[in-house]
Amino acid sequence: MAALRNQLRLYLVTDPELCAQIGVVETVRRAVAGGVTMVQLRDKHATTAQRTDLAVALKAALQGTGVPLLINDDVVAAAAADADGAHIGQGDISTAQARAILGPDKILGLSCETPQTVRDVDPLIVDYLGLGPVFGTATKADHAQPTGFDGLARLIALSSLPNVAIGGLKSDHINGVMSSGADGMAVVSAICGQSDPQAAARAFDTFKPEGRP
Ligand code: TZP
Ligand code: MG
Repeated sequence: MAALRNQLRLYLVTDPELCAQIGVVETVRRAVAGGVTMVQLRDKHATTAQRTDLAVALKAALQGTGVPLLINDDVVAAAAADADGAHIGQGDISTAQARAILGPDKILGLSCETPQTVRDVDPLIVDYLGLGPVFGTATKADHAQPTGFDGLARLIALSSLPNVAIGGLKSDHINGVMSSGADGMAVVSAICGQSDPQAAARAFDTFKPEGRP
Protein backbone atom coordinates (compact mmCIF):
# COMPACT_ATOMS: atom_id res chain seq x y z
CA MET A 1 0.00 0.00 0.00
CA ALA A 2 2.95 2.33 0.68
CA ALA A 3 4.14 1.60 -2.84
CA LEU A 4 0.76 2.53 -4.27
CA ARG A 5 0.67 5.77 -2.24
CA ASN A 6 4.00 6.72 -3.76
CA GLN A 7 2.83 5.81 -7.25
CA LEU A 8 -0.15 8.14 -6.82
CA ARG A 9 2.09 11.13 -6.12
CA LEU A 10 1.93 12.66 -9.61
CA TYR A 11 -0.74 10.99 -11.67
CA LEU A 12 -1.11 11.94 -15.33
CA VAL A 13 -4.56 11.44 -16.86
CA THR A 14 -4.31 11.68 -20.64
CA ASP A 15 -6.64 13.60 -22.93
CA PRO A 16 -6.29 12.89 -26.67
CA GLU A 17 -7.34 16.39 -27.70
CA LEU A 18 -5.01 18.21 -25.32
CA CYS A 19 -2.17 15.84 -26.34
CA ALA A 20 -2.94 16.19 -30.06
CA GLN A 21 0.20 18.09 -31.02
CA ILE A 22 2.71 15.39 -30.08
CA GLY A 23 0.28 12.54 -29.34
CA VAL A 24 -0.57 10.65 -26.17
CA VAL A 25 2.39 8.27 -26.26
CA GLU A 26 5.00 11.02 -26.68
CA THR A 27 3.29 13.20 -24.07
CA VAL A 28 3.46 10.29 -21.62
CA ARG A 29 7.08 9.58 -22.46
CA ARG A 30 8.09 13.19 -21.77
CA ALA A 31 5.89 13.55 -18.69
CA VAL A 32 7.38 10.42 -17.14
CA ALA A 33 10.86 11.80 -17.82
CA GLY A 34 9.70 14.82 -15.82
CA GLY A 35 8.59 12.77 -12.83
CA VAL A 36 5.07 11.45 -13.42
CA THR A 37 4.53 8.37 -11.23
CA MET A 38 1.28 6.92 -12.63
CA VAL A 39 -0.49 7.16 -15.98
CA GLN A 40 -4.15 6.76 -16.84
CA LEU A 41 -5.31 6.36 -20.40
CA ARG A 42 -8.56 8.31 -20.62
CA ASP A 43 -10.33 8.55 -23.97
CA LYS A 44 -14.07 8.90 -23.76
CA HIS A 45 -14.61 8.53 -27.52
CA ALA A 46 -12.45 5.51 -28.37
CA THR A 47 -13.66 1.95 -28.84
CA THR A 48 -12.42 -0.87 -26.64
CA ALA A 49 -10.25 -2.09 -29.52
CA GLN A 50 -8.72 1.38 -29.98
CA ARG A 51 -8.11 1.75 -26.23
CA THR A 52 -6.51 -1.68 -26.15
CA ASP A 53 -4.14 -0.79 -29.00
CA LEU A 54 -3.18 2.52 -27.40
CA ALA A 55 -2.71 0.81 -24.04
CA VAL A 56 -0.32 -1.69 -25.63
CA ALA A 57 1.67 1.21 -27.14
CA LEU A 58 1.72 3.05 -23.81
CA LYS A 59 2.80 -0.08 -21.98
CA ALA A 60 5.74 -0.40 -24.34
CA ALA A 61 6.63 3.27 -23.77
CA LEU A 62 6.47 2.77 -19.99
CA GLN A 63 8.44 -0.46 -19.93
CA GLY A 64 11.30 -0.30 -17.47
CA THR A 65 10.10 2.92 -15.83
CA GLY A 66 8.12 1.30 -13.00
CA VAL A 67 5.24 3.68 -13.78
CA PRO A 68 1.92 1.82 -13.82
CA LEU A 69 -0.62 2.22 -16.62
CA LEU A 70 -4.33 2.27 -15.78
CA ILE A 71 -7.26 2.51 -18.19
CA ASN A 72 -10.20 4.81 -17.49
CA ASP A 73 -13.71 3.29 -17.63
CA ASP A 74 -12.81 0.36 -19.86
CA VAL A 75 -11.94 -2.61 -17.66
CA VAL A 76 -12.16 -4.95 -20.66
CA ALA A 77 -9.48 -2.96 -22.50
CA ALA A 78 -7.36 -2.92 -19.33
CA ALA A 79 -7.56 -6.72 -19.12
CA ALA A 80 -7.02 -7.23 -22.87
CA ALA A 81 -3.89 -5.05 -22.86
CA ASP A 82 -2.69 -6.55 -19.58
CA ALA A 83 -2.43 -3.00 -18.20
CA ASP A 84 -1.65 -2.52 -14.51
CA GLY A 85 -5.25 -1.73 -13.71
CA ALA A 86 -8.31 0.40 -14.33
CA HIS A 87 -10.00 3.48 -12.94
CA ILE A 88 -13.78 3.67 -12.89
CA GLY A 89 -16.40 6.17 -11.80
CA GLN A 90 -19.71 5.94 -10.00
CA GLY A 91 -21.60 5.58 -13.29
CA ASP A 92 -19.50 2.73 -14.63
CA ILE A 93 -19.77 -0.99 -13.90
CA SER A 94 -19.72 -1.95 -10.23
CA THR A 95 -16.40 -2.29 -8.46
CA ALA A 96 -17.17 -5.99 -7.84
CA GLN A 97 -17.68 -6.56 -11.57
CA ALA A 98 -14.54 -4.58 -12.37
CA ARG A 99 -12.52 -6.61 -9.88
CA ALA A 100 -13.88 -9.86 -11.33
CA ILE A 101 -12.76 -8.84 -14.84
CA LEU A 102 -9.37 -7.50 -13.72
CA GLY A 103 -8.49 -10.31 -11.34
CA PRO A 104 -7.04 -9.90 -7.86
CA ASP A 105 -3.61 -8.51 -8.73
CA LYS A 106 -4.48 -5.44 -10.79
CA ILE A 107 -4.95 -1.92 -9.43
CA LEU A 108 -8.55 -0.70 -9.24
CA GLY A 109 -9.28 2.99 -8.63
CA LEU A 110 -12.69 4.56 -8.04
CA SER A 111 -13.77 8.19 -8.35
CA CYS A 112 -15.73 9.52 -5.38
CA GLU A 113 -17.25 12.99 -5.25
CA THR A 114 -19.28 12.83 -2.04
CA PRO A 115 -18.89 11.57 1.56
CA GLN A 116 -21.48 8.84 0.98
CA THR A 117 -19.69 7.44 -2.06
CA VAL A 118 -16.47 7.27 0.00
CA ARG A 119 -18.28 5.48 2.84
CA ASP A 120 -19.76 2.97 0.39
CA VAL A 121 -16.37 1.81 -0.92
CA ASP A 122 -15.37 -1.78 -0.19
CA PRO A 123 -11.66 -1.56 0.69
CA LEU A 124 -11.26 -5.25 -0.13
CA ILE A 125 -12.21 -4.53 -3.75
CA VAL A 126 -10.94 -1.00 -4.41
CA ASP A 127 -7.24 -0.07 -4.12
CA TYR A 128 -7.40 3.72 -4.18
CA LEU A 129 -9.82 6.61 -4.44
CA GLY A 130 -9.81 9.52 -6.89
CA LEU A 131 -11.28 12.46 -4.97
CA GLY A 132 -12.69 15.70 -6.29
CA PRO A 133 -13.06 17.68 -8.34
CA VAL A 134 -11.15 19.96 -6.00
CA PHE A 135 -11.72 22.89 -8.36
CA GLY A 136 -13.87 23.49 -11.40
CA THR A 137 -12.27 22.45 -14.66
CA ALA A 138 -13.00 22.75 -18.36
CA THR A 139 -11.42 19.35 -18.94
CA LYS A 140 -14.45 17.45 -17.62
CA ALA A 141 -17.63 19.15 -18.72
CA ASP A 142 -20.03 17.25 -16.46
CA HIS A 143 -18.01 17.36 -13.26
CA ALA A 144 -19.60 17.39 -9.82
CA GLN A 145 -19.60 20.34 -7.43
CA PRO A 146 -15.97 21.22 -6.53
CA THR A 147 -14.87 20.28 -3.01
CA GLY A 148 -12.17 22.89 -2.40
CA PHE A 149 -9.34 21.88 -0.09
CA ASP A 150 -11.62 21.66 2.98
CA GLY A 151 -14.04 19.32 1.25
CA LEU A 152 -11.14 17.27 -0.04
CA ALA A 153 -9.77 16.91 3.50
CA ARG A 154 -13.20 15.76 4.73
CA LEU A 155 -13.39 13.08 2.02
CA ILE A 156 -9.84 11.90 2.77
CA ALA A 157 -10.65 11.59 6.48
CA LEU A 158 -13.45 9.10 5.72
CA SER A 159 -11.20 6.39 4.28
CA SER A 160 -7.87 4.80 5.01
CA LEU A 161 -7.40 3.84 1.36
CA PRO A 162 -4.69 5.56 -0.68
CA ASN A 163 -6.10 8.53 -2.55
CA VAL A 164 -5.37 11.03 -5.26
CA ALA A 165 -6.91 14.48 -5.62
CA ILE A 166 -8.16 15.66 -9.04
CA GLY A 167 -9.80 18.61 -10.70
CA GLY A 168 -8.32 21.96 -11.70
CA LEU A 169 -5.00 21.21 -10.01
CA LYS A 170 -1.82 23.06 -10.96
CA SER A 171 1.63 22.95 -9.41
CA ASP A 172 0.90 25.97 -7.22
CA HIS A 173 -1.82 23.91 -5.47
CA ILE A 174 0.75 21.49 -4.05
CA ASN A 175 0.66 22.93 -0.53
CA GLY A 176 -3.12 22.99 -0.37
CA VAL A 177 -3.41 19.42 -1.60
CA MET A 178 -0.64 18.18 0.70
CA SER A 179 -2.13 19.75 3.77
CA SER A 180 -5.48 18.15 2.95
CA GLY A 181 -3.76 14.79 3.47
CA ALA A 182 -3.72 13.58 -0.13
CA ASP A 183 -1.23 11.02 -1.35
CA GLY A 184 -0.97 12.73 -4.70
CA MET A 185 -2.31 14.94 -7.43
CA ALA A 186 -3.96 13.77 -10.65
CA VAL A 187 -3.76 16.24 -13.51
CA VAL A 188 -4.80 16.48 -17.13
CA SER A 189 -4.35 19.99 -18.54
CA ALA A 190 -1.46 20.96 -16.25
CA ILE A 191 0.66 18.49 -18.24
CA CYS A 192 -1.20 17.38 -21.41
CA GLY A 193 -2.02 20.91 -22.48
CA GLN A 194 1.52 22.20 -22.08
CA SER A 195 4.11 22.72 -24.81
CA ASP A 196 6.78 21.05 -22.65
CA PRO A 197 5.18 18.15 -20.71
CA GLN A 198 8.50 17.20 -19.11
CA ALA A 199 9.00 20.67 -17.61
CA ALA A 200 5.32 20.79 -16.67
CA ALA A 201 5.68 17.53 -14.73
CA ARG A 202 8.89 18.72 -13.12
CA ALA A 203 7.06 21.77 -11.75
CA PHE A 204 5.33 19.32 -9.35
CA ASP A 205 8.71 18.11 -8.03
CA THR A 206 8.25 19.47 -4.57
CA PHE A 207 5.11 17.40 -3.98
CA LYS A 208 6.33 14.86 -1.47
CA PRO A 209 3.71 13.85 1.09
CA GLU A 210 5.13 14.13 4.58
CA GLY A 211 7.03 11.14 5.88
CA ARG A 212 7.44 9.60 2.47
CA PRO A 213 10.65 9.44 0.50
N1 TZP B 1 -12.34 13.91 -12.99
C1 TZP B 1 -12.68 14.88 -12.16
S1 TZP B 1 -12.09 16.38 -12.67
C2 TZP B 1 -11.35 15.68 -14.03
C3 TZP B 1 -11.59 14.33 -14.04
C4 TZP B 1 -11.13 13.38 -15.06
C5 TZP B 1 -10.57 16.45 -15.03
C6 TZP B 1 -9.37 17.10 -14.46
O1 TZP B 1 -8.69 17.80 -15.46
P1 TZP B 1 -7.73 19.01 -15.14
O2 TZP B 1 -7.35 19.52 -16.51
O3 TZP B 1 -6.54 18.47 -14.42
O4 TZP B 1 -8.49 20.01 -14.37
MG1 MG C 1 -15.83 6.78 -15.75
